[in-house]
Amino acid sequence: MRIRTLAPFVLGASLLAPFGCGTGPTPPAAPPAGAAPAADADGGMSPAEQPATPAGAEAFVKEVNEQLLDLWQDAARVAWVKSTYITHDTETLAAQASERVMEYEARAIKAATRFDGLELSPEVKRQLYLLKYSAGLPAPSDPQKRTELAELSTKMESAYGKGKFCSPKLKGKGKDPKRDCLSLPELSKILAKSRDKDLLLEVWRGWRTVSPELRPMYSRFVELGNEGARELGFTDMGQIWKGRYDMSGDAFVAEMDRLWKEVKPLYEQLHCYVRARLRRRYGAAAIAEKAPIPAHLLGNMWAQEWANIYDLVEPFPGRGLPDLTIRLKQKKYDEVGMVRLAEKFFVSLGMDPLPKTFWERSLFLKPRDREVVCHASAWDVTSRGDLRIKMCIEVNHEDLVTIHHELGHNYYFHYYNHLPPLYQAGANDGFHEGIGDTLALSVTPSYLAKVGLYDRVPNDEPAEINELMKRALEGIAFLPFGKMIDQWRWEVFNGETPATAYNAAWWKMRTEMQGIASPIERTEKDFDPGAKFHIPANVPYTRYFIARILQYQFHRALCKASGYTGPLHRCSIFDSKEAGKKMMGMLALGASKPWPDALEAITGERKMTANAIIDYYAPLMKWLGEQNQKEQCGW
Ligand code: X8Z
Ligand code: ZN
Repeated sequence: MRIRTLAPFVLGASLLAPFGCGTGPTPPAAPPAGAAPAADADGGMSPAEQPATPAGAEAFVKEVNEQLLDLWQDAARVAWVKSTYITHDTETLAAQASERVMEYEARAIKAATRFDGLELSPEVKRQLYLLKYSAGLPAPSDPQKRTELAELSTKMESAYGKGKFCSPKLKGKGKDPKRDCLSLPELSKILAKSRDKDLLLEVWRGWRTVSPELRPMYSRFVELGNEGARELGFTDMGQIWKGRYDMSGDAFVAEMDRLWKEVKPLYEQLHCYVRARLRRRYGAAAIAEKAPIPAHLLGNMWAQEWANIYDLVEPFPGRGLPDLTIRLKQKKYDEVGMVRLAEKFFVSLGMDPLPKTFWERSLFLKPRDREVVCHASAWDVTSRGDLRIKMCIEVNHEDLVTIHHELGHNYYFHYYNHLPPLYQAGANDGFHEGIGDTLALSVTPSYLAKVGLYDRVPNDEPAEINELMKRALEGIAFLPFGKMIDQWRWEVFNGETPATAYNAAWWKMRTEMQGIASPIERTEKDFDPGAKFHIPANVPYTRYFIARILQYQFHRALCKASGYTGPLHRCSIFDSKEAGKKMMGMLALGASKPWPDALEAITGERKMTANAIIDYYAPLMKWLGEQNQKEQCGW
């Protein structure tokens, strides 16, 4: 997940992100011809002062690209070590690295303003635009404040990564039967599997005891980040985040609203049906009519995807395919086997196999002996092909989808790593998030039969509706969540939501947009936004909303390229070199062109549209409409 930023790993929220440019004695990048590399007072790297002319701008961009490559490599190495071995020392190193990167970034952005208003070549102009909007976390120039911001940022992510909830009620429910302190993956597993609502509540509440500690850190973090943004000429951090989509921030917000409006009817139908089924299971006392759904009953810690409660909502019981998790286990898949399976899909499209070092250097399993950031991410440590993933894989359906997601990032890295660093990013960050998700749509029952995971694939209507329901519980359920996270943050950043109203604003939005409510009373002592990784890790989130719309648009175009003409939800592009060629063509553009050009390269369309997702789910929507006739939908 990476913003069109310049971070060599996908979770980075800024150019070089909260991770940094290394602590070791990295040699400065080679100076561009005719210019000496500048060093600031403390010896850090900085672009040389170039004359305010088109030629000066060109030399500046060239130098920034060279220095970025160095900075990134160091930053990524430290961030990798810290994320795969959280200790006081690695945290300190990561904070220092991150501080250096932020310093460079702010300095380069300020230095670039001298070229404002000049007639520049399109290439130079684009790279300066990308640079200007790259600071996901802009640092203030005051060194003390910058250090404070870097430390806060590192601490928040680590505190989240190390978070545990201890309760006598949970004794024996985690991996180790003797322990009663559970980590997020263990708590998530209970939420996914248990149908005991008291236990679900305990786990839901428990994970949210980890985040109050982050609240003061977060509000200070916002203050400092905004100060940095103002120094760069922006009103607040949100203005930077919204400004990187090749259109004005306001136009971007309007685009997101337009797309949400188009898909909202799908969400409302799904919500209505799922609520009715949950009421059957948990009783009318737990779930009232025309009321929001209590957040702990949807099988996911944040109620963002609901596929884990498929068994409770299966449209035609017993008429679909056996559970994929069970099949993966029966077929003796292990963590690496699942990654191999996903790689095979990319290779079938004509893409390269992953490098040997990917298999040697990735982290596939949660280590038993140390703390790691388990939240999945994809990396290119050198920005030149040192690909890795970091993921605490479990053998299940959900993780197989996530592996495709992560490899999508890796293949994007791979196909644009020949570009100058400023172009090494997705066409926009939603594109980066949407590549693996697009391929995951081709992991259809017939594809799974082809690779031996199923023996027989029923293709009658009940089986098809069941299959679409499984998909909708991920793809449709996610949409309002994907949109609301940054809506909350934009209002926090611009001051509309003060720190004294963080939680209230959060729940107001969750209820209005998702039709979800907290199962217990919440107050401003809690900090529920901090219980979602991307808030403490400062990773923008609208990218996932975009991706969940784009993936269907990409899927439709690639299916067409492969010669497929049937219903969209049955298409798999597996083995289609034509589809692969189109995809690779787009990946190789990186961020070198505005995203509508990249979209056009793959789909022939220049606008994001929800009509592909609407097409895809049309049979399910018809069925849901019939089921919901007697229901009072809405909340
Ligand atoms: O954060 C992720 C990826 C990492 S790039 C695992 N995702 C979002 C989330 O987990 O909340 C993928 C789906 C949405
Ligand atoms: Zn991602």
